[in-house]
Amino acid sequence: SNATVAVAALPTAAELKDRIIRHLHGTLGTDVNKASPQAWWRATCASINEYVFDGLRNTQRTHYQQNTRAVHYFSLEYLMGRLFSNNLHNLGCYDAAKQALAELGMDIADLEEQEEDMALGNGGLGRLAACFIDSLATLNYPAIGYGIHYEHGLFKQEFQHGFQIERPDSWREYGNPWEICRPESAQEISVYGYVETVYDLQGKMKKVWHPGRIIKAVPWDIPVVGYNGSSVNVLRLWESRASDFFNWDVFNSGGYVDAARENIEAETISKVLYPNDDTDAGKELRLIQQYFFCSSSLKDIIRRYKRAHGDDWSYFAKQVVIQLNDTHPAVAIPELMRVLVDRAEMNWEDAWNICQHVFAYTNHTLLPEALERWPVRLFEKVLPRHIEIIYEINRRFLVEQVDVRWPGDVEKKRKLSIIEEGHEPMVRMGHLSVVGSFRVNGVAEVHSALVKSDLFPEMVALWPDKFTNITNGVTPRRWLKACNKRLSKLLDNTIGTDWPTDLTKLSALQAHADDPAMQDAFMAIKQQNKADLAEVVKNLTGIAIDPHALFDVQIKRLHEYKRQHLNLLHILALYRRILQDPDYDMVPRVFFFGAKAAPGYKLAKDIIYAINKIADKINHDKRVKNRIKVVFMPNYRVSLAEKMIPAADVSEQISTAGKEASGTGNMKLALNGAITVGTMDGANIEIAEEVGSDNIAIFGLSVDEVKALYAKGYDSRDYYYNNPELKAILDWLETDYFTPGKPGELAAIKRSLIEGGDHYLVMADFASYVKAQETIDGWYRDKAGWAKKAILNTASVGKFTSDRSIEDYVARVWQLTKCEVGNV
Ligand code: 26W
Repeated sequence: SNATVAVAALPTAAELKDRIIRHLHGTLGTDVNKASPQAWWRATCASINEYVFDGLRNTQRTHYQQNTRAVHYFSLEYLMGRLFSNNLHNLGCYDAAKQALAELGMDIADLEEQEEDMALGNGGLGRLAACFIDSLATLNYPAIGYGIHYEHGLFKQEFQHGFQIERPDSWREYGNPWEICRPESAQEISVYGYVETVYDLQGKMKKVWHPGRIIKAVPWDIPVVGYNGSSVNVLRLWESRASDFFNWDVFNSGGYVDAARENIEAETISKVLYPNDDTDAGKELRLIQQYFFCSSSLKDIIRRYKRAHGDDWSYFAKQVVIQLNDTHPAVAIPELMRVLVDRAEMNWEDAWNICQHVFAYTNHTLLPEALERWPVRLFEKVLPRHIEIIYEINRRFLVEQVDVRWPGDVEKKRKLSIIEEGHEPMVRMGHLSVVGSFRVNGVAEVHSALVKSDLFPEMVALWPDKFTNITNGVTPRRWLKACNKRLSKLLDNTIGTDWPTDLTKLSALQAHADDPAMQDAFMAIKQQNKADLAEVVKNLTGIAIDPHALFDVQIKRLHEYKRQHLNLLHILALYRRILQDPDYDMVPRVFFFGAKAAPGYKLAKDIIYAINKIADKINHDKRVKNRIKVVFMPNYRVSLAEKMIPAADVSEQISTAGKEASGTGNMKLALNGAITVGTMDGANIEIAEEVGSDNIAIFGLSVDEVKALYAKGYDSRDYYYNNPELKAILDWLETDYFTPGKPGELAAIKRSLIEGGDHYLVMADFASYVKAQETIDGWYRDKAGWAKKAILNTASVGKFTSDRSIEDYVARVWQLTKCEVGNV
């Protein structure tokens, strides 16, 4: 046995074969002759789990025995995707499993398709959480991911006549092989009710919360396997249930129907993931979800802490650090105060001192509509004790910090108050998070600078050292090793096998960028990946595409600031040029889109509809002669990303400067050798710095230029009247050219850009974008030149591994020590 890894011995193909058959018989109740692919997949998962659970036990025992300090990652979202291939790769036995299954007559790739994506998140923020827990386990840091066990993850997307239709996602309808229910660790969670002020025998005032409802929280654990079987950490997800003890009297007093209704209401809490990643829903159920999650997780942490330290709280902040993934779990701050002050009877100052050493907050967005604010009256109803605590946190902050720094300055108090005054008073969760945390970070250099200068300048004046940057990253295990096996083999053979855990090793590839043999090998792999994707496209959409065309990819949530419609306007410009000049010379290109729109986001859905209608027209227009194809991939998700990213030639990262906090798709695509067309926004700026200006096509206004343009007064009509091509394209959208017999169906885009004021400066950046695309077209014609750029992209983005992000968090925020896990 290997003393420094949690998973002792890795299975051979022969051992796996035995176990798969054993599970086919003993767990699935079937046999090799009649087993369905689903049963084969489950039997293989059960076999893998024997190794995974060994590692989990070893890791938990080691952490317990060594009483390690741990990070507790609090996130309402985890976009895990599939775990089968990931776990096999991280255990180091993908090839063994592939061989075992082949000998049993099964293709491992078919089994991979049996798994539903675990889509317990919306987009970047949720996927980042998934990459981070992978890196934490790989780097041997003690860590727990806390989240919600949603019954329904992000909706499934279908297109009907070009419209987005949402269908429920039931990822665990038939059970999920990776999760373990832990009823012994269930918690009781309170909501609603009222607060009573009482006085004890010494005359000391106490607040007693009499809850109106109690809900049970049941944890499900998902093992998170580190690369090479290092540590196996857990992702602990809470499911809500009716609390039997609370319903008992209702039930006994003849209220069977009432009790049954209360059960349903309790179970509603973890029913569904909110599909909004752009607007604050402001709904009661969402606040209850957030509190349910925070209260369960804190109770879990405290239970574990007390096992080691009893009622002595003096080590709490030494043992526990909690990372708030955006403000969604910010109610954990008043909840910990409540536990310490009301339950542990600690004085306010000591309790607050603990809080301010435990919490750290990551900001993921500057968009005003995404900054969470809760109506005070909603808080009073759902969490009557917490709103009192928030008032007291705010009172002390305004008196002890703000008024000391800016004596008598009412305007400063108004701006900095955790409570926003007005017709409907609101709790500002961002303010609460900054005040209650010892560190606040943005997710890319430019974004962190804007958090300081635009979002919280006064907080920076009060606490300059609180603010820092930690640029995002992605796990190279999933986003290169597992999803692009061909390129991974080439890398292994060229620069050695250390790169998955030391991604800067990729820079050794730079020396080979001019080597024709390397260029041929690299581009041959890209070509095979493109052929694979063409097959997927054919099966999914029926559209035939030429795998030799340039593959241009924009994959991300649909949002105006991400500007999928800017991409669309460029496509229309090319189409129009072809119609006007039948010999128009361009490199044949396939434009891929993948994007879900929030169900209530009207214009986002209009943009999807427009892309689909225009795709339909162009794809069937003989005059185009296949120079353009447009493919909108339905139901974009992690497992589809894994097929698209290895096949991409061009990566579209075209947000309005200052709006995309970081982006992480940009990193995954560059890592797989795609060349970025992008604005100077988020992490694009840092990617440009790493790959150099010859290997990226930057366009558009910078953050400062955007600010200057807004300041002087932006009028999108200037661009409409001064650019005849742009005008013609927008006017085209009002005709029935793409929607025969139904003029105006695509007019919403033009309206938003003209009458609507074009808040995201699509019109201002259009000409520059078209030029950048012409640059790309020129670059692609030079095969060797393109190959060199592609190789240099892969070679130069080692910085963007999530391992580096995690090491930055450890150094600047968490202060953890690695814990090598032994096995027995
Ligand atoms: C309250 C509704 C809501 C829900 C989710 C508002 C905002 C969000 C998230 C902050 C949206 C999100 O996923 N943000 C993305 O986070 C990524 C990881 O840091 C960044 O790479 C993306 O740029 C950012 O848009």
